Amino acid sequence: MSKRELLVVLPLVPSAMAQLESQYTLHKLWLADDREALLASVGDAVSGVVTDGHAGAGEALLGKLPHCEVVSVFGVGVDAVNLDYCRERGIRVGNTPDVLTEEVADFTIGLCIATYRQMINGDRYVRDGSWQAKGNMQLTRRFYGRKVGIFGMGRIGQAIARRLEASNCSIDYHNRNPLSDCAYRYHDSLVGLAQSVDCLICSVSPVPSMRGMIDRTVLSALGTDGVLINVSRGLIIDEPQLVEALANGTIAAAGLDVFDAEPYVPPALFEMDNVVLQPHAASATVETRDAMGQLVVDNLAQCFTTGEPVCSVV
Ligand code: 8YV
Repeated sequence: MSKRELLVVLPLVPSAMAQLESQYTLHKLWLADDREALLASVGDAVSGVVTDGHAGAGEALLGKLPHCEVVSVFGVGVDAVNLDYCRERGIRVGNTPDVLTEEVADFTIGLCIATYRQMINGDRYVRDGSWQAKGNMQLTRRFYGRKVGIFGMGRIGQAIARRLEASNCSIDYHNRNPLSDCAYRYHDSLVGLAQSVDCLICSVSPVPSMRGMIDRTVLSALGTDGVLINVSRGLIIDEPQLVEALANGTIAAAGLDVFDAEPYVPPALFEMDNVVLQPHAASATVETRDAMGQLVVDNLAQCFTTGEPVCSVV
């Protein structure tokens, strides 16, 4: 029997690529000089798409794949996949939850501490000789015991909360609806949450309508001692308003792993000492990326045999 054909939007980890190479005929979109020409020539034969949370799969792409049965996403966030269009077409969508939860939670706590304790500035202070030349660095601010707000108390939010408990932090949260079995204090508005806490951590799995939700109003509510941490998606933050808030002291600091138009980062942030920047790396360890890659492969295999990915969003 001839192998099924997949459109692979971008390269995955080698462990997953090797399995895909052996099980399917791959059309590698990122290698195509002329993407439209590739899609026009192989689109009819493609029965599955492999993509990630950033590149996703929109109607423009899927519209050229009339026999596509499944989109397998390397990542938990599916905001870049047009889910309504997939539902209409009966295209299944699989993602990779759970296997990255603890990794992202570890990273988030690291980002909180790096931001409050200015660890990146400290590293620079040692390397550039300032410690020897000027003596000790200025004092930083404490993280443990803070009032922390979690926007998005899903699997990742809860894993972050478990770690925060060990740091004696109080935990409030905002979701669309309160969780039934959750002891943390619920706020029915994001502004209300921001007003009540010192540190606002965003771990929400966003939908496109959340674009720019963290705006001047939310940042003012967080306040002059407030710290914003984002491991969700850049789209939830109004970046120009965040830059303004960091520059004029509306909030104290930010730790950002995600940006609206990655890998573009607003250059104004590069000049700011009160910001820790990361290259969308919360899940980026060898172990977790291998596990995510395996789930991408398993989602495809199970969907082609039973019609249902192992972890399905649609
Ligand atoms: C990945 C992510 O960095 O899971 C997600 O939604 O954003 C990340 O784990 C991304 O999908 C991989 O490129």
